[in-house]
Amino acid sequence: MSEHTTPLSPSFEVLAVMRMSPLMEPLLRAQFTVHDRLHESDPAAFEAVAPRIRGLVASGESKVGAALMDRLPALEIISVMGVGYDGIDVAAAKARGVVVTHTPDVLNDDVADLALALMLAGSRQIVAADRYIRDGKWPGGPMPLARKLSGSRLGVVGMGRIGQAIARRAQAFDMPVAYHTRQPKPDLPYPHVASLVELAANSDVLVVITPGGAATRHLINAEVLAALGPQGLLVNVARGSVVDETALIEALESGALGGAALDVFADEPNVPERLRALPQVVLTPHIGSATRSTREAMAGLAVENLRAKAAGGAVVTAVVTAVPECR
Ligand code: NAP
Ligand code: 8YV
Repeated sequence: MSEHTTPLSPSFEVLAVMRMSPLMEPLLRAQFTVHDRLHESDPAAFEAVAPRIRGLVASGESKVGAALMDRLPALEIISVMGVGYDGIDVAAAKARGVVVTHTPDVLNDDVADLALALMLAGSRQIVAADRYIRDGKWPGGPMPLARKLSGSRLGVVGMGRIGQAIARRAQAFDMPVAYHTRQPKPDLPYPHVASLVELAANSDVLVVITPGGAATRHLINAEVLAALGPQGLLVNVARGSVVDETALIEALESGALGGAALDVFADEPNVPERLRALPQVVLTPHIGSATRSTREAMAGLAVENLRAKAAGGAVVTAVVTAVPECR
C-alpha cells in the first residue's frame, strides 16, 4: 500500500505512538490518515493536527498518560495492539470519554508456547548447551548435568487466559500445577494457593503471567525468590515491573535462587549488565507474541477496533475487546 493511496476513512486521523510494524502500517494507512509518532518527531506539525486526531494506536509497551490525552481534544479511542495495557492511563481515558481497547486471546498460544520454551531452556540449559558446542568445549568432556522438567512442580502466578494455556501445556509434561491469584477460580482443576510465598516454597518452577501496573509491582520480591529457593527456576513472561529485578539479581548472584528465564524486564530494552553476566539466566527480548500469524491477528484486531469506532462504535469486536474498565 502506497502512502499516497487515499485511505477509506481519511477524516479519521490516527496518531501512532508505537513504531508500526510492516504488518500494521499498511492496514492502518489503508483505512485512516496516520501520523507516525509526530508528537515526538515534529512537535510544531503535531500541534497543527492534534485537534483532529480521533484515534491513537499503541503497543502493549507504550506509555500514554493524561498529558498526551489533554493535547488531543477529539480523541475517541486508544487501540492497544497487545493484551497488556498497563502503560495506558485508563482512568484518564475514561474521564475524557475515550475507550481503550486491546487484543486478548489471539496471542494466548504464542505466549504459553514461549513460557514452556523458557521453562525447558532454563531447566535443560539449552542456550548454554548450544554455546558449549560453538565454543568447542564438547571434545573436552560433557556438560554439567541439568535439572529435569517433566514431573516437577509448577506454580503459576496469574491464572487468566494465558496462565491457563500454560497450565494445560504443563500437564503434558506431567507437572503438578498450582496457582496464585487474588480470586480463586473454582472451575479450574488446579489448587489455588492464597499465599504467594507458600506457592513459591512448594514449586520447582514459578511462572509469572499477571498484568503489569501498580497492583502487581514487585509482587515477586526477595521473600518469594528465597521461598522458590536454590533449586528453583523463575520464568517471567508478564511484565518486568512484576519482579523486583534488583532482588532477583541479588538472589541469583548469591545462589538463593537457582535460575531465571525472562522475556520481560524493568527498563526495556535495557537489560542490566549484572543480569546478562549470569550463566544460569536465559533472556529473550519480549517476544511472547512475536510470530507472524499472531502479530497479523493482533494488528487486524487493533485496526478493526479503530475501524469500528470510526464507523460509529457499534461493531461487536470493539465492544468485545474494550478493556474491562471501559465496558
Ligand atoms: P488475564 O486473562 O486478565 O489474566 C490475568 C491473571 O492475573 C488473572 O488470573 C488475575 O486473577 C491475575 N492477577 C491480576 N492481578 C493479580 C495480583 N495482584 N496478584 C495475583 N494475580 C493477579 O490476562 P492474560 O490475557 O492472561 O495476560 C496476562 C498478562 O500477560 C498481560 O497483562 C501482559 O502483561 C502479559 N503478556 C506478556 C506478553 C509477552 O510478550 N511477554 C504477551 C502477552 C501478554 P485475579 O484478578 O483473580 O487476581
Ligand atoms: C507485545 C505484549 O510485545 O500483548 C502484550 O501485552 O506484551 C506483547 O504481545 C506487544 O504488545 C506488541 O505490540
